[in-house]
Amino acid sequence: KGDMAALFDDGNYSMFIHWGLYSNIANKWKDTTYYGISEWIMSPRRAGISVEEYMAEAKNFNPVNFDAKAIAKLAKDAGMKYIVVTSKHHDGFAMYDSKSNNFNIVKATPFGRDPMKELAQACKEAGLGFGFYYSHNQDWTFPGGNGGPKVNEKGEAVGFDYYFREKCLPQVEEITTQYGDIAMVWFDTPGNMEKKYVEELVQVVRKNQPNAMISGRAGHNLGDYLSLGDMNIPVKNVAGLWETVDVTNDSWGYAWYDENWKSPKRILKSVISTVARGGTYMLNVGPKPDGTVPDEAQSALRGAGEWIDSYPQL
Ligand code: JFZ
Repeated sequence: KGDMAALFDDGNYSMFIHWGLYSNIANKWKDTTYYGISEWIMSPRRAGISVEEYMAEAKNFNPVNFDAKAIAKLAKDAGMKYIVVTSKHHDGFAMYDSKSNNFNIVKATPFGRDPMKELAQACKEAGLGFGFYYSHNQDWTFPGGNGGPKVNEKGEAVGFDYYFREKCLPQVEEITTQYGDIAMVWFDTPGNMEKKYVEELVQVVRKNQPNAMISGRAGHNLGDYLSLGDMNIPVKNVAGLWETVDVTNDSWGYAWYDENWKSPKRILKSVISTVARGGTYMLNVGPKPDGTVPDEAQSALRGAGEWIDSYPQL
């Protein structure tokens, strides 16, 4: 896979960013703190927030201190090669200017900016690759999405096909055409999605971004490489292209109480053992409600980056 593999050849350490409406909720809903990964706060097994209430929450989301250049600089200082950011997580909220669906950061919040445009640009300027995470199967707020409502706005019963045609496919078209060249589309949690749907998404990505990698979690083995389970570093060498994803603390999305920061030493141990076994290590940061990366995550990344800097061959 020529060009695509090249990304992993010299892209063996990267930044994952989980950022969305859930970051603003930060695992505290109506004065109750819920523990676990914060991007799942809406789920019935957690705060159990209704679609209406969750969608209404967008008007309170205003990450005014978001600074794309500062995040790109952080990734550079850390020694990372590219950034993959959540364009839409399971909650269905798009963090970019989506023309096909209004539940997005430009249309539904007072913030009104397209932070993905800013981040794509900042990465380009910094010489970093840029890619999108997109939850293609689970969508908890759009009718027909996995985990979503079972009827549409007109009260008609709808299934997955409805969500796929009305939202998923148009949005994947958008994220692969509105932001210049992208390095990666990181699909996640395919569940029991039918193969024909995954095939169609892969086709769209290939057409619009022939050099982009498609994550192993696209489903039906249609991705370009193997994604191991979260936070899993194998003890033996793994053949082929593979990646492991990890967190700087405990939650992907920001959680107000989560102070379990990894030390620079711990991060380096993971980077080195992954890269030495031929893999790519993608480490997550979760921006706070104001859009900035927590200071502790920044200093951990920079601490590890100083060491990486002294080993330019890594
Ligand atoms: C998924 C998401 O549900 C989660 O919110 C986060 O985005 C994470 C990166 O990906 O969770 C998973 C998916 C797959 C595994 C574990 C957690 N896995 O294969 O072990």
